[in-house]
Amino acid sequence: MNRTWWKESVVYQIYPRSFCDSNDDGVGDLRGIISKLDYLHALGVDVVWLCPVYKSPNDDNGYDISDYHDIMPEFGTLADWEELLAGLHARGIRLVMDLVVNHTSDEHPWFVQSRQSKDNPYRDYYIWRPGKDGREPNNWLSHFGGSAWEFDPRTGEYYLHLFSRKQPDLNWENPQVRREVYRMMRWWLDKGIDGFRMDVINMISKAPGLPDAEPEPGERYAYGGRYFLNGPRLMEFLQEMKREVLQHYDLLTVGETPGVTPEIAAQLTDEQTGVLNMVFQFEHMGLDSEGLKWRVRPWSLLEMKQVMTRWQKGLEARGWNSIYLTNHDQPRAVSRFGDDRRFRVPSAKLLATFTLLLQGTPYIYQGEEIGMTNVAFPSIADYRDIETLNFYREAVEVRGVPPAVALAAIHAKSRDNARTPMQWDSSPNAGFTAGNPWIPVNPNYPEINVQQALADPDSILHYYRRLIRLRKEHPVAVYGRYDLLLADHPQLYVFTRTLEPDRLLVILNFSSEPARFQLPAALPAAGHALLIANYPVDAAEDLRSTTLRPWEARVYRVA
Ligand code: TEU
Ligand code: CA
Repeated sequence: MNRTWWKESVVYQIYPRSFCDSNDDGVGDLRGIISKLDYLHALGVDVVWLCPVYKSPNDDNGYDISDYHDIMPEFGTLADWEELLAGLHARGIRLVMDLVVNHTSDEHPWFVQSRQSKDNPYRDYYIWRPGKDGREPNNWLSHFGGSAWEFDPRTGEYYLHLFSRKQPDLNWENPQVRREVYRMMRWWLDKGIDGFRMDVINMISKAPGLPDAEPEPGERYAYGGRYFLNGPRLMEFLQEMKREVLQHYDLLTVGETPGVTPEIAAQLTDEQTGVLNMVFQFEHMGLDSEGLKWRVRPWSLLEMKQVMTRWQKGLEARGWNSIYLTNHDQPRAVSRFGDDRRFRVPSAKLLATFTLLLQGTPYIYQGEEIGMTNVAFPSIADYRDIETLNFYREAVEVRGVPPAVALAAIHAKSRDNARTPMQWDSSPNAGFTAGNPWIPVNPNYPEINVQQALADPDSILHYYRRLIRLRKEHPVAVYGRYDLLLADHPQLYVFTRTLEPDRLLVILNFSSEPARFQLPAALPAAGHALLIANYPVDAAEDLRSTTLRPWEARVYRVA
C-alpha cells in the first residue's frame, strides 16, 4: 500500500456560515475563520475542508453557486480568502475546497442565458425537456421534495433540478460544460489549494432517456436514484477529469457519493485505475431510518459493525476509506450514536476513538471536538434549512401529519442540528457573534463551549488532541489492517489494526450499561500497553476478563 499525506491526515470540516462572525452581522465569515487558525493548529488537524464560499443567492446555503470565481460578499472577498489560504499554509494546514458541479444556481449567468431561448448557445448547458401529456418529463422526486422538474414559461419546457428549483442540474453530456468545469478547477488549483470535496459527484451522469422511477403506492413522484446515481458515464467523466486536471497536482480528492456500494467505491478509489482518493459513503447514515430519512428508528450496533466492516474490508489493499460520523447535512454524532444526556463526555470520546482508529482518513466536523449536540427548537420558525422547511410544509400542510410529530422527526434528523453556531464561550450567542445570529444558538452553550473545553484537561477537546497525536506517532493507526473481533457482542465494538510487527486493540463499549469483556483467544493473554482511554484504567487490571464502564473506550498496543 502506498504511503501518502492524505492517508495520514486528519481533516476538519468548516461550515463558514456557522463558524465565527468577525463583523457582527450574524453570519460567519472568512475573517472569522482566520481569527481561529491558531485554535485549529493547536487541535492538530492537517487539512481544512471549507464548505462553499462562492457567490450564491443562498437558497441552499452556498450549494447553489452563481459565480465559481468569486467569494460570497457576506463571507468576505477574494483577498480575505487568499489570506486564509496563506494563514493555513503558514501553519502547515492544507485547504480543500468544495466543488459543486452537479448543478449551479439558477442565477448563474450560464442558466440566465440557457433559459432565454431554445437556440441560446447555453441552452444545452442544462437538462431541458418538453412536458409529457401536460406533465413533467418524468416522475423523479427532488431531494428537497416535490418534482425534480420546473416548468419555465419563457420557452415552454422543463429543466431538471435534483435539489431545489434554484439548483438546475448541469448537462455533463455536453463536452463544453465539462471543459468549463475543468478550467474552473484549474483556476482554483493554480491559486494553491490542496484538493476538492466533490458534492454529489456520482449524480453527474444520468441514464439515457431519463426513465420514470417506480413510485410507492398512492405517490405521484419517486426517488430516481437508480437512474442518476453512479450513472453509465460516471467513470468516463471522472477519468477525463483526472486526465485534464487531477493528475497534474498533488491533491486530496473526496467524492460525496450517496448510494455508493463498496464495489463501486473500490473502483472509484482504486490506487492504480481509480479517479478519486476516497468517497463519502452513506450506509451508516441510513441505519436509523426506515427508507425515508425522516422515518426514524433506533440503530443497532450489530448492523453498524456489519456496515463498517464491509467498508473496511471492501476497500482493503485496493482503495481508501473516508471516516465520518457527522457533517453539515447530518445530526450531531454524540446525539445520534452516543448518549448526549447521561454520558455526553465519555460517549463523545468513544466516538472520537472510533473515528480516528478505523482505517481511512478521519473527518471532524466543527463542534464535534467539543461534543456539540443536536438542538430541539420549539418552533419551525427557528429552522432555516430548505430541506427541513420543505419537509415540514409537505408533512403538515399536504399530508396532515400533526405538527408535533413532524417536529420530533426534525429534532432527530434536521440538517440544522449541525448548523447552529459554533460554541466558543459562555458569553451571549456563544461568542459566535455580537449581532443577531442567522440561526439561533443551541441553548446549552453556557456548559458546552471551547473556552470551557480548553480549561478542562479531561475535556473532549483535549482527548481529540491526544488521539490525533497518537495517530501520527503510530503508523499502524493509519495503515494497519482492520479485523473485527467479537462480531456478535451486542454492546462491544472490538477490532484490531495490524501492520506487522505492530498491532493495536481497540475496545469500545457502545452502550450506557457496563459490558463484560473476554479477551479473544487469538490475542496474547498479557502484556498489552494502554495507549489511550476515556476513563482511568487500573494498571494491574487483568484484561483477560474485565468489565467496561458505560461508553468506555480503550486502545492498547498488543504485546
Ligand atoms: O448533499 C447531498 C446529499 O445527498 C445529502 O446529504 C442531502 O443533503 C440530503 O438532503 C440529506 O438528507 C450535498 C450537500 O452536502 C448538501 O448540503 C447540499 O444541499 C446538496 O448536496 C446539494 O448541493
Ligand atoms: Ca459576518
